[in-house]
Amino acid sequence: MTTYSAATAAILSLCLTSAAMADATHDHGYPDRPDSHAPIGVMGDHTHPKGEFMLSYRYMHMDMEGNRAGSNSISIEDTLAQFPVSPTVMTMDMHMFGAMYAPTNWLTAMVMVPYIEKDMDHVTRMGGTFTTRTKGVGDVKLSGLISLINTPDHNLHLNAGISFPTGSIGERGAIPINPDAQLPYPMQIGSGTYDLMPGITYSGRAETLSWGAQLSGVIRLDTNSRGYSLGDRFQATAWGAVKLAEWISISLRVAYEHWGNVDGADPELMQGLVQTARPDFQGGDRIDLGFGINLLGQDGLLKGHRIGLEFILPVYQNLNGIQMERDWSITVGWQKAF
Ligand SMILES: [Cu+2]
Repeated sequence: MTTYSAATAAILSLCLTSAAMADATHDHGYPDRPDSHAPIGVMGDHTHPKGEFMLSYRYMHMDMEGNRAGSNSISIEDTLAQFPVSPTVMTMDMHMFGAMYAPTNWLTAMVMVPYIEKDMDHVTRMGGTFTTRTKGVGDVKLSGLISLINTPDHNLHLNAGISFPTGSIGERGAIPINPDAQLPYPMQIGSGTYDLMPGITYSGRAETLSWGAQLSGVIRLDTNSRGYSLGDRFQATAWGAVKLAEWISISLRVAYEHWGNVDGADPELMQGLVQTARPDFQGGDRIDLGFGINLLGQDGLLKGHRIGLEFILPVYQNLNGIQMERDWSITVGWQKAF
């Protein structure tokens, strides 16, 4: 724990330094615009002025179909040559409830609570099919967004987050050889570990254009109660947006993500049965393109309400071993500051 205390002390001293800077020079009286928030798929992209509170809800849907080895698609037949069971289709739906509050201009606190549903269809060598399903509250995330630069044209902040192991890692289900089997890593709801979520986010704007970038990571701090930890993650993303009118902007975003294999292994999983049970078949790299729309209500009941939509298409995937490939995902969200 001593390294964490040292890190906390370092972050705290950074906060105090930036607090002095931010409070002395800025008070955020900037006009709101649809693209003052990033595309809705980006988390922790903006801060709030002192005393402001924001609620948000996001719905995310992700679709995966077929398998890939490295960057090449691989047929179900080829997958079944290596494992007696192959996944064919997986979907994930997530409802993410969020709240933000700024006790001061240099610090915005953020909490996010996900509710996750996963479905995975499989086919067996014998030609049978079966589906596993899991759902539940995922890992709750608490972040501090620390403003370093806050002007009408440029914003820069640090993201300091912790993910709590509130999501289940003991999800079970019926498979052909066992009516009550521990399900593989991709079907679990949480990581089972405390995770650090550091990041840095920049955004800038001009008359009708805006842009931004974020670097972020997920670092697993321990090993979970089932004897493994999910791989660390690193993400880099950058976006540009055009404000078409006071109430609408459209955006284009590119995102690169790298994530590691599972460390250790859940001893209850049979690694020879299916690719998803292999700890060394979990990591990879992916590049996504995101096409987004942000709406900002102008008058009456809609005033100040934000709706964001982002459709995400992978353009490159390189997966360790054999894994399901991602086809597309969509995020729709609502945000309102008070
Ligand atoms: Cu907010």
